[in-house]
Amino acid sequence: MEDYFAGIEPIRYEGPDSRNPLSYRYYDADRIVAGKRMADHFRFAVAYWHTFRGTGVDPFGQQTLVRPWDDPVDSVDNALRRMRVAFDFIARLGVDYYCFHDRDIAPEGASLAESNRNLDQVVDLAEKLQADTGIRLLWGTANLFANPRYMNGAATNPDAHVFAYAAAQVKKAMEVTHRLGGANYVFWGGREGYATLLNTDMKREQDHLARFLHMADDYARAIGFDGTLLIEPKPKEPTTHQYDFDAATVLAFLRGYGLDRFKLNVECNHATLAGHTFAHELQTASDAGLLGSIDANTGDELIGWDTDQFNLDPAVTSRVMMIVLRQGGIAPGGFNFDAKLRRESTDIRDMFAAHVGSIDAFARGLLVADRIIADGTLDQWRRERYASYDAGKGAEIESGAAGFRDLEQWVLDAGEPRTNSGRQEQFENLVASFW
Ligand code: XUL
Ligand code: CO
Repeated sequence: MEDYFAGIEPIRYEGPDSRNPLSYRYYDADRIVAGKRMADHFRFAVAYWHTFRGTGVDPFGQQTLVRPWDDPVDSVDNALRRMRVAFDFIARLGVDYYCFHDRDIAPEGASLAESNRNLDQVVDLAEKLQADTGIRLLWGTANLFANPRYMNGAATNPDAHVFAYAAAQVKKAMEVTHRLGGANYVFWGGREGYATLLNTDMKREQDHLARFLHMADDYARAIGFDGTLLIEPKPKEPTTHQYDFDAATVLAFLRGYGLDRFKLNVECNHATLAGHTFAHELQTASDAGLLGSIDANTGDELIGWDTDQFNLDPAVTSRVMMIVLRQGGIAPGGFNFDAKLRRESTDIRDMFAAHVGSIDAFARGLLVADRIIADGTLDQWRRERYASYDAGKGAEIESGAAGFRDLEQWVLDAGEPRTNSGRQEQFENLVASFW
């Protein structure tokens, strides 16, 4: 195979003082932090769709990212060549995982049968490359949004024939994910939503979506796939109202329809599109015991689209890692870089630089989070705010022993509560002192 990455050495840890832009300054895969290898805290994955299928197309302009291993025809041969290049890239980056949609890795054929045959050929190669390199599949998924047949949705399409097509496609995508030893399977609700209620029976569409997910759960069990099934919330884009709006909406949906096996894959840019912080969405999922995996990226505060940028902000990454450490880790999920190069970043070197920068930002976040938790002051301050529930009437409220009459009597006896500062600036300063 031609060496498309000639001149780019495998990326190594060189420490915070390194001036080599293609080195890790914080990410040291084997370093033990909080009792675990750094690599095992993150289980970083490269997103096939952005890094190997992203072309830089936007609503105003054509392809800018032209790769020497791609030819203009979307052929199986090209898909096989691209897969070899992808494994070479991931290996040089020193990352352990990748993620894909079925249609990222193999071209869609003229029929479902042909699409499945194409997929099988590429999966044969992926299986071999995984064995050769030790690189593993974090998750697979099906693209149920790009083909025009899905323009009115997949599982929520008003046409049962389209629902069936989506089911057949997910069936195959689950089979190949299982065959490749995928640790998880993701459902992002591509076009599961609506633009106007005038033509939409929302209740019926949501019932159909739940039926679809129950079928997927049944099929996963039938083939012995015991990886986690993950729903990825997103509030809008492409539809105006996506049904999986945010973590809280998805949790209510899962509970309402008895979908007990599903967890959440939380993405930063989707959180911010929903008007939440990344930390809010992660904490919501984690508090429910359902934070399964993370799509690591960020948006642009000034634009308001899903710009899928590489996250470089240690203030954000340290918050993320505090939540992940507190819940005891993210495995069998991981951190998938659902992030793309800017369309002006046309060099192959940019592919490496983008991942290196964000991997380092998360590694730095882990080190900061570990220090904050080990120090204990933040936890102590927060616990102190709730100390009134640790004993007396507060404890009776929590245990269910107190009712409105008891509480009225307490207030009649004790009068006004005293003023308690929230001390937000002190909390913020404390966290900043660990950066
Ligand atoms: C879209 C998005 C998807 C999912 C996988 O916004 O995040 O790439 O992660 O379908
Ligand atoms: Co995503």
